[in-house]
Amino acid sequence: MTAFQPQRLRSLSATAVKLPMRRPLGTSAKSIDEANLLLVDVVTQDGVTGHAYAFCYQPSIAQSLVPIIAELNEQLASQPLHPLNIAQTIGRYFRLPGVAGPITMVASSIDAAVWDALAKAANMPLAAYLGAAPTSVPAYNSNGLGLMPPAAAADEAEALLEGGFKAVKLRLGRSHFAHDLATVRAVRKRLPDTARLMVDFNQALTFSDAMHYALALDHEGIYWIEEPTRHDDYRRMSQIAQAAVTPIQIGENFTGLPPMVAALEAGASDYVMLDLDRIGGVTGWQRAAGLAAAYNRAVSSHLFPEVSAHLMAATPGCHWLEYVDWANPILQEPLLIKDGLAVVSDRPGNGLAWNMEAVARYRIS
Ligand code: SMN
Ligand code: MG
Repeated sequence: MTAFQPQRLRSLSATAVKLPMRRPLGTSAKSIDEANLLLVDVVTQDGVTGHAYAFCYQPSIAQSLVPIIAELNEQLASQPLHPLNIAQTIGRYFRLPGVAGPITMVASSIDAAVWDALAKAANMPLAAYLGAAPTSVPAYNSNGLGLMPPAAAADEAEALLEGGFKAVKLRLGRSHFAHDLATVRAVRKRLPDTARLMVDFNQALTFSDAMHYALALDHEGIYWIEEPTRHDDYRRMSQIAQAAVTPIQIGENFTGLPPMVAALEAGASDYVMLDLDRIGGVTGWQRAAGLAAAYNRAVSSHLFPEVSAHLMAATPGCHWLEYVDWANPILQEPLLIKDGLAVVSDRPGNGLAWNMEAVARYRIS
């Protein structure tokens, strides 16, 4: 038998792009009308490529990460393509500044790109490479439905059912709850009874308002209430989760496993959602999915629907995939939605491939 020869990294590079969004999104924190992505590429010494992207919220963040990726290229040159070891190298390299915020996005997207290359080298879709059948997963439409007047929100909610979606998410967190409530009622009235309506406060509320409004929403036909108050106040979040009948959803802000364990231990939420770029890429996701299973929590995804679809297919307790079309302008084959299900691509890897003409058009560094 010949000895195992690992693939080795030849290069790691990144490009920042600013993409137009079809439906701008007003959240209680910030209005988002463009998608600032960092496209991350790895190439192995055998010429296999791996892709991932980070959602960077601001153009300045996407641009600032390009030289950081270049720095890591020097650190990781010719390392074997073992994501767990690469994560250790990156963790050590950034131990002094700390692996948090945008640095976590860098580490996670490198991990996701490396797993893409590994799955491609094995000629398997990522889900299958992780040991799961690449089956379709239920998706909710999370495009648009930001802070807007009730009638406009009802129109947009109806439009978002196109493509067979059976669930949509509405953003809340205005300064007057009466306006939030009026919007919820207008949207709920317009949607079919069978359609699910999630709401997301993006941490806008004080604890006492959050408790009050969560209870008030209990009779409004809402499927989950997301991040009603500060994301890391697990003790108070658990009080809301206990008091409200409507399930509480948190998790997009779990950076690595320790905060997730703390949230699960505190009973901070009924459901959890994982963000590929905060939880630690594919490696972090798999560990987090195991934790969620141990604590008997259903798992949804946050953003990155293309890669998350593979991960959700490989997640026990797979719940809802968050669908956004924000990366579509630069993708060769955008994620397919059929009858409200995200169809996990059967191409080798995670399914991401850049349309290089579009990348050149939207490039900002
Ligand atoms: C969200 C995420 C990213 C940008 C805007 C809004 C929101 C969600 O918290 O869960 O989709
Ligand atoms: Mg959210």
